[in-house]
Amino acid sequence: MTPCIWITGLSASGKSTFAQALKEKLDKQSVSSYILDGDELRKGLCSDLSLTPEDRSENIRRMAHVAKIVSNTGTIPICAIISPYINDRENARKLFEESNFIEIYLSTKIEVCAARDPKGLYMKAKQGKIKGMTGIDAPYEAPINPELTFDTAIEELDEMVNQLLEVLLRKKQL
Ligand code: GGZ
Repeated sequence: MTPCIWITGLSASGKSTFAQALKEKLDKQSVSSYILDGDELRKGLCSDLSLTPEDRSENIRRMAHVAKIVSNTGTIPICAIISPYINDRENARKLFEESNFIEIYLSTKIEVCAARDPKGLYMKAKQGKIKGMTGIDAPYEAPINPELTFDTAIEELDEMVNQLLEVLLRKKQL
């Protein structure tokens, strides 16, 4: 079983970019990894789910179980998912051995995420065109004790990835 990399943070906090950069580095070291992106899962496996708290929990539960399957094959799952609730993330952690679940909190401020707004979701939320936007009118519970925290507005992508690789090396998981 490989470690599970779990990247949590607001929409546009940089989860997918971080996941991609991490995968590229692991590829270069011939370490097998696979990106599980919340937004992508919602197009297939989770297409029946909405963004209510209950459906988000179910979305996260499914992501965690797929990650466990991927991990059992010897490939590192890299999960990029808002996962706004502490309880859901703790349930995901329970599927893995304690040292095998690496939670990375992207603490990028909502003002920065809203300025990036690649899908125009923050603008729509501000205009009242969509409801339940995480960080606006739906909660985001920040991790209390994540393995790593990065503000993607301040820190260099390469440096963040290197810090994670160091954690994996320290845990003898690379
Ligand atoms: C949050 C939303 C919303 C609302 C649509 N709130 O950043 P994205 O665009 O590319 O990915 C988000 C996706 C939902 O992400 P997750 O499956 O990771 O969420 S959760 O863990 O909460 O289940 C975002 C987009 O859909 N999106 N409406 N209201 N994100």
